[in-house]
Amino acid sequence: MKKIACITGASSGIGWATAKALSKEGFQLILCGRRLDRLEALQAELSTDSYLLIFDVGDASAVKSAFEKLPAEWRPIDVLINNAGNAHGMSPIQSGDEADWDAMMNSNVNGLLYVSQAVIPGMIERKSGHILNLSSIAGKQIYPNGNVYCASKAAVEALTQGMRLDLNPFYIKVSSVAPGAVNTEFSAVRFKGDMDRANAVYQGFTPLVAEDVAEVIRYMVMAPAHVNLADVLLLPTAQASAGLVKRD
Ligand code: 8X3
Repeated sequence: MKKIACITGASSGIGWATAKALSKEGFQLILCGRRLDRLEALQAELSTDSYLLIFDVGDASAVKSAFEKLPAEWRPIDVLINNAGNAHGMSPIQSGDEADWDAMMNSNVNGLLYVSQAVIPGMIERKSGHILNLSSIAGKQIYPNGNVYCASKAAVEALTQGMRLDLNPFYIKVSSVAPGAVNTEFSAVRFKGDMDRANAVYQGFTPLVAEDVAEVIRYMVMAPAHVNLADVLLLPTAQASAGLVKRD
C-alpha cells in the first residue's frame, strides 16, 4: 500500500538523509524546504515519487497555502517528520541577539506548530498517523550560552508530550528523537560561517552523522503499529551529556 511521509527541512543534513532512508522503505515523500535547487537534487537521488513544497516553516500563511494546494493524491500523509530548525548564535543571555532569538523560536517552535496544524486534521480524519519531532539533547539539558536554543528544544519536548496526549484518542503516534552532536551544517549555521569555531565542535571524537540519525528515525517509523518509540536520546559514544564529550 502507498505510504506518504512529509519531511520538513529536507534540503540538508538529517532531513536529507531521512528522505533517502524512507525512500528505500518505499515511502513516497513530500519534501519541504526553502531551497528548490537542493530539493530537486534530492528528488533526483530518490527511488520513489516525491512532491516538493517550498516554504519557510516560520511563515504561517506560506505553510497554510502550500498544504492547501497539495494535490489530492498527496494529502493522506502517514508520517510527518518535523525536522526543520536551527541554532543561531551561542552567547550569554545578556548579549543575545534578538534576530537570532526570533529565528530560532520561529523555525524550531512556531514552524513545528504551523506544519503540524496543516497535517493533523487529515490524520484525525483517518484515525492514523505518526508525528516525529526532531528535538535535541539541548531540549533535555541546558548548557551555558545555549539559553534560547535550549528553550526552543525544551518546547519541542513539551509539544511532543502535549501532542501525544491530545492525539491519543485518534490512534496517532507522536515521538521525538533528541540527538547529541551530529556533524552537519548545524554548527556552521550557528556560528554564522565561522568554520574554525564550527569544526572545533566535532574535533577529537567521532560525532554522529546525519545518516546515523536517519537510521534511527527509519527504525522508529517502521516499528509495528502498536509500538511507539516515544522519546529517544541518541548520542555519540564519546558524549555523556550536553557538556561532556571525551576528546582525544
Ligand atoms: C544540537 C546538539 O548539543 O549542539 O541540537 O545542542 S547541541
